[in-house]
Amino acid sequence: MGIILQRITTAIIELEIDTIQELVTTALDSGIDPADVLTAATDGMDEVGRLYEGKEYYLTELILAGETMKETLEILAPALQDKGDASSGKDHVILATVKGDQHDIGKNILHSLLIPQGCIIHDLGMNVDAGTIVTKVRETGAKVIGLSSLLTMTIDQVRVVHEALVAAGLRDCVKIIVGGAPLNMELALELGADAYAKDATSGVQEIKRLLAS
Ligand code: B1M
Repeated sequence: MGIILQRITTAIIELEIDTIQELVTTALDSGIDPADVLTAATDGMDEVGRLYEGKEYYLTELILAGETMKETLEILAPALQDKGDASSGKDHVILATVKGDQHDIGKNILHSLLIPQGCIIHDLGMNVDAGTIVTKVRETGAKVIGLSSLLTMTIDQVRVVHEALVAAGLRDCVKIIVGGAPLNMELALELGADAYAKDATSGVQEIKRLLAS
């Protein structure tokens, strides 16, 4: 089992866009937990990040790594979704990557994992400004906003969303949860969010908790 997971990590690092789906399919067919496959792929992305920082990889490789991960998720997302329990009814949840940020893979994983929970998901995509989020809250009566931020320079957008909701008189109607590598619980609260999740699985648990509260 360990060998195929290691192979998946390597395939992400080596940007093997043409073989990744076959590898993921083989792993799932052999009974490996989809969550372990996700961890193996994410480990690969972390290494790509390190290679980029070390100037061994450039922007082209980052882009290709993103595409390879998207291929991975095409196969993996349906398998991950089997774990839902549809306990949260039909509440509206808004997802977005904050303004200035073009990283959407973590958000997309969260989206996939939320589908079987029975929420109505409004995924606004990436590079989303606060005004668009406020409009969507007003339109849908969403109870939770999930924000993703992967860049140190974009985390302050969480505060911008929080303040825009306050200005619109909507802040008490909706909870904000944030995730992404530069964030942590302390920062999240400081920026005006209500919750933080380290990964998409705990993001789902936190969103369910917020919807129930
Ligand atoms: Co860029 N990038 N990138 N990148 N990129 C990082 C984030 C970086 C850490 C790489 C590095 O230098 N080591 C670095 C940021 C440094 C920093 O600010 N701290 C960086 C940089 C610098 C850049 C550019 C500035 C590069 C440039 O142009 N010179 C540029 C910025 C563009 C922009 O956003 N304005 C850029 C661009 C890109 C691509 C577009 C090419 C591509 C993204 C493609 C895409 O997303 N569609 C890309 C990629 C692929 C990466 C890395 C290599 C991988 C990101 C990823 O998808 N990881 C990344 C390095 C790294 O993360 N180690 C890097 C896998 C994914 C599953 O993890 O998204 O973290 P992640 O999600 C996790 C958790 O964070 C969490 O759950 C997921 C796991 O379950 N999570 C949530 C995320 N959101 C959540 C929300 C929640 C709950 C949990 O609730 C709401």
